[in-house]
Amino acid sequence: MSSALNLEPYWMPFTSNRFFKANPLLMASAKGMYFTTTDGKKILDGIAGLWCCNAGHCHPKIVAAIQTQVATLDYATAFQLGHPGVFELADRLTQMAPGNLDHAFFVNSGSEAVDTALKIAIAYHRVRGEGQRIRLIGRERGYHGVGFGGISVGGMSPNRKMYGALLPGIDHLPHTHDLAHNAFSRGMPEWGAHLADELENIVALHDASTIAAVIVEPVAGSAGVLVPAPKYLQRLREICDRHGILLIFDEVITAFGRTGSRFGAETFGVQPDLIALAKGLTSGAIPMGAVLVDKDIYSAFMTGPEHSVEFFHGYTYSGHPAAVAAGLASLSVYEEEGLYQRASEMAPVLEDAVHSLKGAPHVIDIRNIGMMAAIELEPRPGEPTMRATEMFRRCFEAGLLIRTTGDVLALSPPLIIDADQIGQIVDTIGKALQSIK
Ligand code: PXG
Repeated sequence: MSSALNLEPYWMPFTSNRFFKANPLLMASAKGMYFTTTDGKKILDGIAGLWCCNAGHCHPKIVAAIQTQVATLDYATAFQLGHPGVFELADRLTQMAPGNLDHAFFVNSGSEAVDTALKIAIAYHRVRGEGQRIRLIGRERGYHGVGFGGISVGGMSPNRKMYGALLPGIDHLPHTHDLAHNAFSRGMPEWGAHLADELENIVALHDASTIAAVIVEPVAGSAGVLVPAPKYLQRLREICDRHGILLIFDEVITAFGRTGSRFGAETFGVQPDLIALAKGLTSGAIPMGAVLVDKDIYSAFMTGPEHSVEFFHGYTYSGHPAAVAAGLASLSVYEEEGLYQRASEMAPVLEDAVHSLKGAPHVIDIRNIGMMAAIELEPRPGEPTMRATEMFRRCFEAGLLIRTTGDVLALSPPLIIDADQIGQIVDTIGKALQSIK
């Protein structure tokens, strides 16, 4: 690291600033499956940046597309104006999306995608004359970004407790994770479909006529890869249908190959009304998010005088040309390199590899689906999260980037990973587990 660098002014997000600044880790470059640090160390990327660089780092086609775009058209407002690429990206995304998700609204992050989806849901009911449907139902341990909407429906207490009363009219489903029933499940655990039925109790409490939407991640990512039982999501869908409630899938992590197909909705065979996207949409190369919207929801807004604005929402950088270029190139790379297929082929390799850590010190659960996996450690008595924090540093020193949440180690490698590299990840974690107390 350059000693001239002043680390103090930068307030780092979701970071222990004081610890980091005393022990900095700085990346200089990246290519394919690897980062290189500023002191020249090669680091295998076990988490696709942060669940986003699905095509690997600095993919030449994605890089070239962005470079060409910013040199040709750097910016054009998305309000009452457009550029061809953004229409093409909406067309491609809606072509590949399941069911009738025929419209795409562009934003710049997962948090914005979630807040946009929640706003569409509430406004949809209102434009149809059901303006009393204002409640939003999230799930415990859910992560939906850091906007006020997202933290309100989210279910991670540290992300919520400091921020006042949040949005009114929110309720939460129970989370789907239970070590007593599900520890060491491979793929979907057998137990837990009935947890969806709790939605009926929530509906009974508030009355369906007050509820706009339910939002869940098909697989909770940030909370540490919590995979639902088969039929759990179907049951949520059925209950939503019974009561006229919209179902939103937050696929910021699960889309673009992560669960072994293009969308989590496909993997689980459940059709949502809206999908929130980000991360893999541009393979992490440029910030971008999107909301895919069912055609009937879009149509409900397309009323009133033709010159009227139908939805008072949007961002300066909605559909930014550079992000669009990255998005178009990423979708092409995923298709051309068969990365959705590859993810489903490599998933059993990752599954076998991570489950080989069963019996290693401190390991109390291992879970996986597609190209995402988690290894849960028993918290050190009196020092929760410290084991995982030490594991992060040990792995980094040994040349591997993992993500930790609580005492869970999370893995979500780029979809280009090969079997040797999966072996390297698991070897490194196994050795690090032996080395900590
Ligand atoms: N929804 C989901 C499901 C996410 O995983 C967001 C929304 C928000 O996206 P933005 O682009 O606004 O960050 C996310 C983001 C972790 C971790 O440790 C995961 C995310 C963000 C920060 C940390 O796993 N996911």
